[in-house]
Amino acid sequence: MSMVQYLPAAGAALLCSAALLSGCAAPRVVRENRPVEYVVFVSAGQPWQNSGIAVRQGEVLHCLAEGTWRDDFGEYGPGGDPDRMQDNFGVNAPANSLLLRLSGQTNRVYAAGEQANIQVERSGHVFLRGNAALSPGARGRLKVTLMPAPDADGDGLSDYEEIFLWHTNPRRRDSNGAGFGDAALVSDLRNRLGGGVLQPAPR
Ligand SMILES: [Ca+2]
Ligand SMILES: [Ca+2]
Repeated sequence: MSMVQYLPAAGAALLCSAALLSGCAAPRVVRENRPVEYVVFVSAGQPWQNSGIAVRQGEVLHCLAEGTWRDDFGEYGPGGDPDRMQDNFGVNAPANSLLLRLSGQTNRVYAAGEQANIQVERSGHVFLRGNAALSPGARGRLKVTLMPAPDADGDGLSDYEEIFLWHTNPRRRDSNGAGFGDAALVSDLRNRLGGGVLQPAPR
């Protein structure tokens, strides 16, 4: 596993000296490895399903979903029915879209949909389900690829995507010093690229 040091040891020591009163965290390393891909399947009409995949606070979780599930009223992709928003589990998202939460964080649900980059606020396991409280005749399943990845500077972009996709600085939250973070810098590019989320490696 190759790593790129975030700070030279001497620089880190100086920072630690300056931060003695407020405490000093160990310098974080930039990890340029491609994130490991985990593939799980999420069934329609089921409660929260534990993927068994663990993520750690501070990581970025790249999440991509494909496939369809259906009920007695129609067929839906991971993005659900965009014309029918539903409030379930504390989140407003299209009906029958893919939802995600982390164990121990039952009050924080993410609308994952077809693709999402999620800043992990608390370590735990990834749970998934559809956004439907009651769905008669629900059947089918989605294929979901989960790629938890380190984010050394905490700007919401993983080290890997900063280095190989966006060419921003994985050591600085604001690469060009423009006054806003790198995630905002690339948000326009994401939209123009149709999402711009890290894709699974070709098989
Ligand atoms: Ca980053
Ligand atoms: Ca950055």
